[in-house]
Amino acid sequence: MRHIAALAAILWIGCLASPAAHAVMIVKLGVVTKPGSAQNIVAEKFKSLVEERSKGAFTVKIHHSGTIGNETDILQQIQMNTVQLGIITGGPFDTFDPIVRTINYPFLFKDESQADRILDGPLGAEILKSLESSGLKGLCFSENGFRNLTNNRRPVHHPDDVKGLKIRVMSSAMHKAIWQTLGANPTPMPWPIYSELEQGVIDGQENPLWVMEVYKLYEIQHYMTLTRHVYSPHIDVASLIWWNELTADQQHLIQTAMQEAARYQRRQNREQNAARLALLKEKGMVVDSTPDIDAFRARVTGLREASVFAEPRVRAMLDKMLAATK
Ligand code: EAX
Repeated sequence: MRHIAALAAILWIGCLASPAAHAVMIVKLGVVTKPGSAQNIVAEKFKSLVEERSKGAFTVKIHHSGTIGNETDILQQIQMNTVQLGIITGGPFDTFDPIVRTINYPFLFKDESQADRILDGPLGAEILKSLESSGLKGLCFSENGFRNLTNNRRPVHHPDDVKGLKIRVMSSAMHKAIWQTLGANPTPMPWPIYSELEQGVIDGQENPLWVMEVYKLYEIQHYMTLTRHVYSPHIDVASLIWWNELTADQQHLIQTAMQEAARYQRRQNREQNAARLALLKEKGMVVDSTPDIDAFRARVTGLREASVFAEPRVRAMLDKMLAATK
């Protein structure tokens, strides 16, 4: 007994003497978007939860608005642990781990609650786990939301109307394949893309409603079609190198704070969609709210056989996703 007490005392003194016990851990979190954006809402909520719950042991520095590069650049820095965390749109994960293509598959999720069920369930967990082989610790999913097409050439109601449109897509072979299959002329480009749209280098783009509002795309894009062709999650990730250096308690703190921030942001995003649509119309966008979705869906069904899903484990995951969302 005396032995144990002595040992406990030594450990306790050792703990007090250790500089690490009192040092503030400064953590870099990267998002490409600017304040007010979906990614930033997750980041800010996470920061406040972690700083409060760790009683100042962690300080989270949010690097936003492209100051540390685009989403691909941020992911590379997270792999190297020069940045510890990121809230990154699903699309640019494409080249890091092609399994992420399966959650960006067109017309996969019927609605947000189905997306939540799958992404917060075992299939989502499998996707997050898979990222570890790319040096990324997947924590959870927050959301960009359902993506809609905008363009400056003509109203789009049917996939035939898309023919030849120059559409910017995310840095993703899968997103490129979708728009090629639909007959458009897609160009992958990192975010942001305001000047390319303004100068007419591209005719259109696709994104959730909040993007059209926060980035004022209504100023430079006339037509919008509520295609909701892809549900676009963010993956909230940490550097695996950093993660493995944390204690189990610290990991728990980070994981639960991120999950709470993600839930908070998803709810907030969804609550605002109706008001956003009204605002975009008020700003002059011509909106087709009832495009021929069946025709769009029929055009892309062959995509499951496409080479972007050729890797067997990716194809197996796509089959599981399609079965779970039928
Ligand atoms: O989150 O690149 C994209 O189209 C993303 O959706 C954008 O960063 C906004």
